[in-house]
Amino acid sequence: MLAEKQIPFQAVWVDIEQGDNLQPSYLALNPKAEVPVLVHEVDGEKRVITQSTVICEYLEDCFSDRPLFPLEPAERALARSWALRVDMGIHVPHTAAITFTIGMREPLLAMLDTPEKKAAYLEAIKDPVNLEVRVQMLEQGFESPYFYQALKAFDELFQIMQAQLEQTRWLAGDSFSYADIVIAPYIKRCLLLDLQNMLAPYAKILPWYESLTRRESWQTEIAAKDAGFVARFRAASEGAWQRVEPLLTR
Ligand SMILES: N[C@@H](CCC(=O)N[C@@H](CS)C(=O)NCC(=O)O)C(=O)O
Repeated sequence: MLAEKQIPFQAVWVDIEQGDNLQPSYLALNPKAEVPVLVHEVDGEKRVITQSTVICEYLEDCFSDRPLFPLEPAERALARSWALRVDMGIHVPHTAAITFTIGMREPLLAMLDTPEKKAAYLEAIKDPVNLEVRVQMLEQGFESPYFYQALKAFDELFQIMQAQLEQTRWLAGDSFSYADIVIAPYIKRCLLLDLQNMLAPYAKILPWYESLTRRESWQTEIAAKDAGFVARFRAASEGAWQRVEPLLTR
């Protein structure tokens, strides 16, 4: 969103796996210990904004040239409804469930090798839904009901995306918008977690995603900077599809 709007910014990497989000300086910005946080300095005053979709709305309000919310009311409502899907389940619990189960469970189990370490790790998770997902993921992995529900929720998201993309070039009309920005990370995550076969019935999604990833904003701010993250997730999720496919067909 920042790059699309050509707003200069300084990115600070908060490494959740290293517990950067639990440091007092970070908790002072976001007591929920979640990323991201936007700190916007205006006339010496530091405004702290949390929640990804709220951050995007704030940026749109503050930097209204190069608008990313559609101007036409029905398309604007549609863009907001895509964001609402993210906030009402796609991010937590569903993306949390697939990410931790496929991409992070094995290293976490190795790291949390005593009951004390496990208890300390779980105690630091502030959000009750996130905590429940994490407990189930550690205990049951691919067999966790959260994991299965996440697969179903993603399939439903893909159906709705396909239906929209059969009507319009982008998710909230024929112009690229906030709607595409809020949904793209979830397609990226599915591809990273070896779930690309789930997209096979939905012919419009990958071409949409590929157009999006060719944008300069994506190339400079995401593709050029996340090679380590991508490599790590790809390695952790190798072969995940063999565990997922039987769940989808049962
Ligand atoms: N609704 C929040 C959700 C943020 C969230 O869940 N962030 C995750 C990373 S993507 C996080 O910080 N998790 C903390 C943890 O796993 O300890 C938002 O949109 O900003």
